[in-house]
Amino acid sequence: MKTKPGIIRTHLRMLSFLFIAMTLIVPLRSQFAAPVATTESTIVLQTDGAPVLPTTAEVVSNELGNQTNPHVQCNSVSYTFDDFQGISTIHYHDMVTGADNVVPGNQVDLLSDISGSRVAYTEVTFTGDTVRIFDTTSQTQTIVPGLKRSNPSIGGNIVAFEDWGISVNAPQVAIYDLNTGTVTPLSNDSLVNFRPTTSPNGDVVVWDKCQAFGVNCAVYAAVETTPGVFTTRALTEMAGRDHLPFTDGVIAVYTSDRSGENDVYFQTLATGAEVRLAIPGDQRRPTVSGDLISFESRDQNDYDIFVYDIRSEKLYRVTNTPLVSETLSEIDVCNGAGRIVYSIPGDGSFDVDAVSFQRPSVVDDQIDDLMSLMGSFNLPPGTTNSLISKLQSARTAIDSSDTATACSYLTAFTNECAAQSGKKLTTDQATQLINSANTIKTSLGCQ
Ligand SMILES: [Ca+2]
Ligand SMILES: [Ca+2]
Repeated sequence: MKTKPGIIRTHLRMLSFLFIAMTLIVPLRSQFAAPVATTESTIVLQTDGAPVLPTTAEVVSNELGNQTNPHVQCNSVSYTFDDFQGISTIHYHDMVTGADNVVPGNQVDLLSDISGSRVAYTEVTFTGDTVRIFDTTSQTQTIVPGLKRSNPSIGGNIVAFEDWGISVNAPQVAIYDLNTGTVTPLSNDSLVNFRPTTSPNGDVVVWDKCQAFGVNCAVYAAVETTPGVFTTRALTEMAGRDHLPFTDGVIAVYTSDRSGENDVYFQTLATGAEVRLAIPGDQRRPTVSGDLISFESRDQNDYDIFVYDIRSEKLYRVTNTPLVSETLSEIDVCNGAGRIVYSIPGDGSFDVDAVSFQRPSVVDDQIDDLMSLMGSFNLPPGTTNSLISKLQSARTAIDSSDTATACSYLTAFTNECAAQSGKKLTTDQATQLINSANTIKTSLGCQ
């Protein structure tokens, strides 16, 4: 029978406490804060009056004890379960069947992440923290070699983690490749490198690099350029607190206080173009999936969850829980279905809850915009009517979920624009209409 020494329990409590406290802390302004000039656009948004996103509320676990640090991919959620009796386990939960299972560990397990059938987590041992990966299908464990390694984030075959073995004052970020069994450092300096997040397919890792804990932080990214080879670069300058990054492999999101208060920023990795979401008050914990950015925003005293749609530039309210703050939230969009998991103070202890929702459609807005664009051209009535009727037919097909028919009407629209280019339409008008219609086809997922 396993014993659970008090010293490990204390360590665990401290880690759990630290982890929750770190996310709740009011950010300190850095005395070294300097302007960072990479923001290419600012979008001003208000949480007051934001439309409510229709969602279905789901309970992941509301048992006695603290359920925290949830992570989600499609219908699978992992989280830490501290039973208040000195036992901390990692659970994995199937949101469809409701099946809730425990990762077999030493009962001093915490800080997990989930990808496909695998759950990565931290196991606290006498000799130091270790990172382990449990395969829920084969029920087998993989142990990342080395001690003093913790806080893993898994995507595909790549597990990024914090390596505290070199210096407790200068943790580094490294990855473990489950295919090859090799550990590769992503950082090697005298700075604080921590909180890594891996993209779903393992091709991008982002993390915080700070001059000291919580002081002068930048967001760094390592991008896989050829198989197994990661190239590291700074996404932001090291000033103020640019931190808590997350990536879906295409976009990195993070918060920064460089404008004077915390806002959410996002950056397209391929171009480096950065957008600031200027929202009054404090925002934290941004995550991104399927062009939707989820974050927590403080209204009066408590935090609620909001979603920003990058495609439509619309902001939606997700939760409205006065006096109670959602925390540690994470979004995942899977086959057009979105889910956000979060931890929340329940009846005496933290619980893990979730909401699920349909990804908002942007196609109606795009068709309206295309019709307005066409109206602005003052075309001959016959041309306008012919083109408008194709868009209306496309919209009718979309309303009856007949995407294939909608796509064929949009193709007929672009064909007619091309045929009329230089005739009833100027070549510039034709190009604009074709590009807009092609954007709609992309939104619909036309082949
Ligand atoms: Ca703000
Ligand atoms: Ca609870």
